[in-house]
Amino acid sequence: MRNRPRLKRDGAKPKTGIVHFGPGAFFRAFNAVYTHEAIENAGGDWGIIAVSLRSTAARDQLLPQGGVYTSVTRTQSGTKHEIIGPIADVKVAAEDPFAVLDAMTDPSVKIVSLTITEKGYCHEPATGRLNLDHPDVIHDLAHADSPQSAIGFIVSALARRRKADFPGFTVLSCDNLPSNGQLVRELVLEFARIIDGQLAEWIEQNASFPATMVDRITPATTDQDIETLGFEAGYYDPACVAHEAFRQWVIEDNFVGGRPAWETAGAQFVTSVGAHETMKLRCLNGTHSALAYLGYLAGYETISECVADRHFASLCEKLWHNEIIPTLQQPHGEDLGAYCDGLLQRYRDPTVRHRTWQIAMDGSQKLPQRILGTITDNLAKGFVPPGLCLVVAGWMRYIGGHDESGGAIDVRDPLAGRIKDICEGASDTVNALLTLEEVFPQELADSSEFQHAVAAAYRRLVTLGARASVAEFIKD
Ligand code: CS2
Repeated sequence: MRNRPRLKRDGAKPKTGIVHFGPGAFFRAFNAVYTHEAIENAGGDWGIIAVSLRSTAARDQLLPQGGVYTSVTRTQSGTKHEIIGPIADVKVAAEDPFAVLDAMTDPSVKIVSLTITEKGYCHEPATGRLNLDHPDVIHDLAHADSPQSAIGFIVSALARRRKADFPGFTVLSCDNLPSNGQLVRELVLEFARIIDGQLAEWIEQNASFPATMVDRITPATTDQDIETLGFEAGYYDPACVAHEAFRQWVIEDNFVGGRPAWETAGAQFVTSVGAHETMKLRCLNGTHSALAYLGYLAGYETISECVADRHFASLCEKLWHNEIIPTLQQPHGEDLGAYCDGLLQRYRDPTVRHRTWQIAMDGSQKLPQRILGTITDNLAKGFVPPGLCLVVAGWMRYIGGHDESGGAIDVRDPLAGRIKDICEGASDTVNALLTLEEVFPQELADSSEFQHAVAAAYRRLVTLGARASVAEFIKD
């Protein structure tokens, strides 16, 4: 496939107004596409300097082709290619942190956006506080001028802007975290207060942190995607990204230095994102994680294969109707029942090969906002939700590292080491894992109804297996 000519930018690079951390598949399928269309529709100097903290992959893929790449929309009725232009430069922070800080200090940059995944925030998922034991946080607090973490870069760049008497910028979190704007604001201010209280006050007055709800199912790009695009389009584009057609972006309209006209590309600007965000995290990401753990254990490679098994489709439906929707407020303009029906249609699309293993990654960072908050809300109403407790048990079984035929699972999780130690020494895996205070809030871990429901589900998983456990749950 490398014999094909490489995709190349045709024309000039855009002038930049955004620095974006996390130039992976989701950013390319989502933020950059919205920005591309906003620039086409309404203009503006909103080109993007994309930054990866350590990995050189995005830089090596994108720079040889002038920053452009192909967004490939796959549906059962066909494929659409679009060349996406806003990425003007790609930097690797670990190679040259000062180049990244220089870019972020330039007053032409009005927005610093983030798709760094849950673990990129260096926080404790159960409390939302900065993890002061995180090696990058320890490093950045000691060397605030040459940071390694995204939070460290934001604080350091804002300190430089304050010193230079430049305006602040908008920090736009686009990760699947609850109240992501408020969360990143608290983390930035907590970090800033430790190094300089006056800087923290300046940030409060000069930066903004709008919350966002982001949604587009985007599997990691595979060699097969690159090859297929090569056949279809006749060029080589290792930076391409394939994704579903659906997309939804709900954003709090609170930008200190302006923004692209993303509404011309379909983004919804609202005064509060909360209800949308909780709906999406609990309905979509919650059932995604359910299918990831239980589906992987049952031997399914992708989400569409998994929901083609009617037991797993019913699992989603029962979770939505009995355990998730009753905890939600209906967001303005949405119908929760129709929203969930739409999710099942999206999951069923076989052209989007989303691996259960990919979604299962980093579960310790995902479980609180996807599953545990919903369980807590149910418990508060006196109901112990059996399906969600089965999902927690599924996660515990999965991170034990062995599938149902005894094969090793490649568990990827920032807490993997700690989890392994806990499991190895324990006679009671469930109780041992419930002591992980980074994941389980104290009150939940102490609930005897929750403990019993998870322990019973875990025993069923071990004795019956995941598919039979799901079958038993849906028939109750
Ligand atoms: C998925 C999400 O990998 C995961 O954890 O649940 O990436 C999901 O596909 C997106 O949030 C959809 O918008």
